[in-house]
Formats: sequence, structure tokens, C-alpha cells
Amino acid sequence: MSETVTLARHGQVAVITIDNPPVNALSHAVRKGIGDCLAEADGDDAIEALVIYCAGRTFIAGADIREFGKPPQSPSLREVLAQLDEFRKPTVAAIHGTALGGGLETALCCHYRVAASSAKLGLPEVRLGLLPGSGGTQRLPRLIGAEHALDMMTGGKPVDPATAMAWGLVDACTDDELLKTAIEFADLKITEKNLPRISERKVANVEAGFFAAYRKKIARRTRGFEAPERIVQCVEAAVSVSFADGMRKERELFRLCRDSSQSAAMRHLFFAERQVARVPDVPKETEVREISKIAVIGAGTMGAGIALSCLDAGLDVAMLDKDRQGLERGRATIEKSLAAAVGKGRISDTQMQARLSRLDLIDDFAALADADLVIEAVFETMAIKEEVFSALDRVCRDGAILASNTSTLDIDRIASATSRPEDVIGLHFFSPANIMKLLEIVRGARTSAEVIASSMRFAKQLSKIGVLVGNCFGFVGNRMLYGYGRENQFLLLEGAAPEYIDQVLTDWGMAMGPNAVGDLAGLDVGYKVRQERTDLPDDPRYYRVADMLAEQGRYGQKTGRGIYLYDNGSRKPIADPEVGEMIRREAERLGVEQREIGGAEIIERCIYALVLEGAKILEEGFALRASDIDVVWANGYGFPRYRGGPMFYADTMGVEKVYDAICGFAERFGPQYWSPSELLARLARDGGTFAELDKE
Ligand code: T1G
Repeated sequence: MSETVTLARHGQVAVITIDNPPVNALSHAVRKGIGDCLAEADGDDAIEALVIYCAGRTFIAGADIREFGKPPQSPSLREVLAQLDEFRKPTVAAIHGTALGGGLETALCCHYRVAASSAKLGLPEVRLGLLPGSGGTQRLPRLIGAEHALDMMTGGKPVDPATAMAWGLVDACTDDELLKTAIEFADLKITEKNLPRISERKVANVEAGFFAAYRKKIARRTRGFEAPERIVQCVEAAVSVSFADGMRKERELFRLCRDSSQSAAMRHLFFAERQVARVPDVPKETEVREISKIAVIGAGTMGAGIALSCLDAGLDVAMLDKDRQGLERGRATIEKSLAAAVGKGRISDTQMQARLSRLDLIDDFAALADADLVIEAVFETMAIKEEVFSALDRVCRDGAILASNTSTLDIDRIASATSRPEDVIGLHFFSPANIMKLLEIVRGARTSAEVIASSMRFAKQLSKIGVLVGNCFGFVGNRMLYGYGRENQFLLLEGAAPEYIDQVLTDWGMAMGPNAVGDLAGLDVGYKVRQERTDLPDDPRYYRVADMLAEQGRYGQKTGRGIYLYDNGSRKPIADPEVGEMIRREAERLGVEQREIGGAEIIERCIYALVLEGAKILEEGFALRASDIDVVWANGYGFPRYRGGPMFYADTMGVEKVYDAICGFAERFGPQYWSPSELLARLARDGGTFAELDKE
């Protein structure tokens, strides 16, 4: 018995307790400890039943992801779970917190499962580019049927105990004293003659054509992603071959996933999304300010979305707009979104009403006096923002945090409109603000460590991923987006059809193509930003197509026409031959020669433009780590998680290969946009990677 895993007797029932903070991951010590305790319990006749329990905040949250890529250490999880599966005496898993991955697989090897009503149970391996590799793909469908099992494993979402009870995944649910309940449950099973062993069951009947239909159902959301298809193959084996053969199939496919670049990319993001919270000059013990009263200035799309995000997090929100109609529109936007969530069963009507009861509509700045945090979301015009911040400076209490949701404007200039620049910060939300997980936290030159730490914690309060970025134009995400969008625009002039560019990039893994994104966001938005800029390249081709469309009032979905057409309110883009002809004529006028362009060139020019700008951002110190840049693009711009983010992708392709391609583009298209950064040249020359750079 070790410190990490102990065995204690409670009458005839013994309890194995795992204590491996922070999430009881199945490290080597835990696996060995469980195996030793099972052997001891098996040999002790005074023990008639067994409970597996975890100390701390959660049941086992899975295999220890940090052990991946290292030499395997015996016993493997499969060996320990085989020992548990064959255990002769009744075994009960007592589940609280999150029983995930190998944790749920451990519970599935027990005869029974008792869960706290607040627990969550899931097999989220797919989110790491993996599949449940310790029997989960074989046991889960035997217990809850093929469809529920596939939904859980290909989606990766955990279920609550009520659902789990309904599906037969847990045998009892309790509101309190979980361990006591589990021991009593085990006690009652001591005389049970036919202990239910999942490995001996069959999967409930599956209709002919089920798997073909299921593959069709998930095809769109899993395109290019290997793990989901392999999970389907495992469940097909669970239905068609013996348990032992199914386990062999699972092992074979698990190894393919584990050793794939897709899984390496997703494990990279898993840790990168936790690393963002570490800011070298803002130590963990930095004092944070209590944030419970929020004020949002501006009730437009972004302001209402930000207010809703705060309401969803249980905060009180005062939303201010200069006119009553604007306020009512903002409230209506929030109500509509909440009603849609009720309709989808995401929240109850009571929860919707509770959120609305915490929303206060105000039209007087004086009402902001007691706000802990004010988030400005007014027009993207510096003059207006300076006016707002000067007013906030006059009315807000000392210690209030004053944040701007600006997506590009200079935080230092906004801060200079106040007498308290140390309390000013950028909180750049991504639309829709209540859905997108990314929050760019923009530090100004004088933003205090306390305000940064408070903002990082605020991101967690909203269940968002807060990435600290520097105050350059466009910060990190949008600054990189300009290069990506620029190449799309040039490719249009050079003869690539918008729908072809979008198809190539979505097949590559982007959630949406750049042209569909432009129509979704509104071509007028980018147009207005470009009108405000004084540093645009002296190049008539630069965003010329987007400007032409905006000047014709073709803003995109909001006007029914953008680069695509949209049939009365539909969001489905339809290619518009008129636009194709317009681009051709403009290319001719600009002297741009049109030609056939292959998919590889489209991907390299758009994605390497991201890598090049990301390297410059790192070099200039506007991002703390290359992995932070990956987190921004995976959570704010639909970059495929199974490619790890632009910088991880460059490492995967080989930095030298990317550098050579960029130098080739510089020769072909001129150095104006493709002059390689010093950092990129150095990494290419020394055979370095962005991952190693982050460790320096
Ligand atoms: N292994 C190692 N470390 C882990 C870990 C894991 N499975 N899960 C979390 N951590 C660390 C995390 O890096 C962070 O460390 C700290 O714990 C707190 O995490 C065999 C092969 C459990 C819902 O995918 O979803 O089992 O930054 O900040 O927000 O078939 O962690 O403090 O140093 O996320 O409260 C399957 C992954 C693995 C679950 C808690 N399991 N974890 O969330 O805290 S593969 C998973 C989570 C597997 C089997 C297969 C979440 C959480 P640090 P946190 P949280």
C-alpha cells in the first residue's frame, strides 16, 4: 500500500482510497497502488466487498496525460483494470467530481457505480485526439447501447448522474455522504450471487445501417479528424466480435491515435490552455480584486453578448446605453438568446428568469459609481472611447477596473483619457461573446499586476480562456488575421473563386473559410477599421475586393449579399457569378494576371502568413509564448485543434520548410508582406522549434 493509494476496512467492506492531487490522474504510482490493494483485498477473507473512492475534489479524471510520450511503466492501466474486472467480490465505484477517461473506465470495471448528484461522467479522450484505450469502447456500448456510447465518445461531453442513471451507467445517485452510501450499497451486495460484469454482456441490438448512418451524422463536424472514425470502428467491433477481440481492436486503434500528430497537437493545446495563466511578472500570489458588479457600456451586439456572458456566470450586470431604444434592443438580444438556450434545453426557464433579474438597464453614468468592473463596448472609434473613459474616470469608485472591448485600438491612448491608467486594461471578447471561449486580455504600458491578475481570474469566472497579449495594432489574433485575410484577398484577384478558397481551407480543417467569415462578421466592420487606419500598405490590391463589396453595400449575411448571396435570411452561402465578374474586371484594371491556383498554394499562403506574423509578434514581445498564440487561434478563429495552432503546425511541418516557403513567396510576391522575421530565420538555421523556444 502506498501514500497515494490506501486500503481501509469498514466492517466487511474495504475502501481503496486514491489520493493523487489535483485530479487523481492514473499515474504509475496510482496504478501500482490500486493493483497492490486489489491483491491484498482479494487475499483477505475478512473483506467481503470493495469500494473504490478518491480523496480531494474529484474521482479519477483519467490517465496521466503527462506520461504520454514517455517509456511505459508496468503495470499498465489495462493490466490493473483486468485485475479489477476479474475481482471475485462485489466492487463499487464511489464517484464525485469528474469521472473521466481512464477514471470512468475504472468505474466500468466495477460491478456497480454510485455517484454524487453533482458528479460528471465522461470519456473525453477524443478531445486529446485519442480514444478510450482501457476498455471504454468495449464496455460502454455494452452498458448503455451503441448510440449513447458513440455520442459520449465522439463528442467527448460528460453526462450528469440523472442521465447516467436513466441510461444504466450508474446504479445509485446520492446528494450527500457519498462514501457512506457506497459502503452501505456494497454491504448489501455481499450475498449477491450473480455479480454484473459488463465484459460478459452483449451490446443491445443495432439496426442494419446504423453505423453508416452514424458516420454520416458526424461527418461534417469531424472532417479531417482521425479519432472519431476509429472510435466508430471500435464500437463496430464491440457489436460484432468477442470482448477479447474487441479489446485487441481497441488497443490497435488506440496506439494509432496515441502516436499520431493529431493527438500530439491536441495534448499540446490541453497544456497550453493551462499555461496561459502563468504570467512571469504577475506572480500567483498577486492580490486580485473581487469582481461581482459588472457594468457594460454599449448595448449593441458585443455589449449585449458580454452582458449575457457575465449573467451566465452568475454576476450582476448593469448595461448602459445612451438611448432607451438602444437599451431595449440590447435587452431583447439577451432575452432572445436566453429563450433559444431554454428551447434547446441548455437552461431552464427559471434559470433564464434568474439571469434577467440580475440585469439592470441604466442610461446614466452616475449609476456606475459602485461597479467593480466596467467593460466598454461602444463604437470602434478612438474619439468616442476617450470620451467614455474620461466620464468613467469621473464617476467610478477607486479600485474599479476600467476595461475596453476594443479589437484594435491603442489601450495606452484610451488609458491616457483617465487619471488611473494602472486600472485600465483591454478585454477583447470574440463574437458571439457569450459563446466564444477566447478572451484576449490586453495589457497597457501602465496596467498594474493586480488588474492583470484580476482580469485573468475574471476570464475563469466566465469559463473563458484569458490570454494576456501586448498592445500592438490588432493585438495577437487580429494582427495575424490581417495577413491571412490579405492573402485571401490577393488570391481572389489572382483568379481563385471564393468558394474554392473556402472549400480548400475548411477541408484543411478551418471551421469556416475566410470569405464566409467575412460575410458573417460583416464586410462593413473591416471596411470601417481600414478607413480609420493610417498605416495601410501603399498597395491598391490590399483588401480591394472587400472594400469594393462594402462600398456597394454588400456587407454579407446582414444585407443578404456579400461576397456570396443569401436566400431570404438563410445563412447558406451561394456563389454569385456577378461577384466573380466584378473581381475579374477589377483584377484587369489593377493589372493582376489571373491563373489556375492549386489548393496547396492557398493553404501555404494563408497559413504561413499566420506563422510569419506570429513569429514577429513573439519577437516584438506582444505574446508571452508561441503556445499562447496557438491558444488564441484554436479558441478564437476556428483553427483546427488537431493541428495544434499556427506555431505548433509550423513545428509539425518543420520550421525550416516553412521558412523556405516564406522566402519563396518573398521572391515571388515581393518582401513587402513576406520578409521573414529574424526569429524565424534563426530557428530555421539552427533547426529549432517554437516549442523549444517556449521552454527557454
Ligand atoms: N493528466 C495529468 N494532469 C491533468 C489531467 C490528466 N488527465 N487532467 C488535469 N490535469 C492537470 C492540469 O494540467 C492542471 O495542472 C490541473 O490538473 C488542474 O486541471 C486510458 C488514455 C479534470 C475537468 O481528458 O478535463 O484517460 O496547470 O486546470 O478546470 O482511455 O482538468 O495546475 O499544473 O483543467 O478544474 C482523459 C482532462 C485522459 C480529462 C478539471 N481525461 N482534464 O478541470 O482544472 S486520457 C481527460 C480535464 C485517458 C484512457 C485515456 C480537467 C478537469 P496545472 P484544470 P479544472
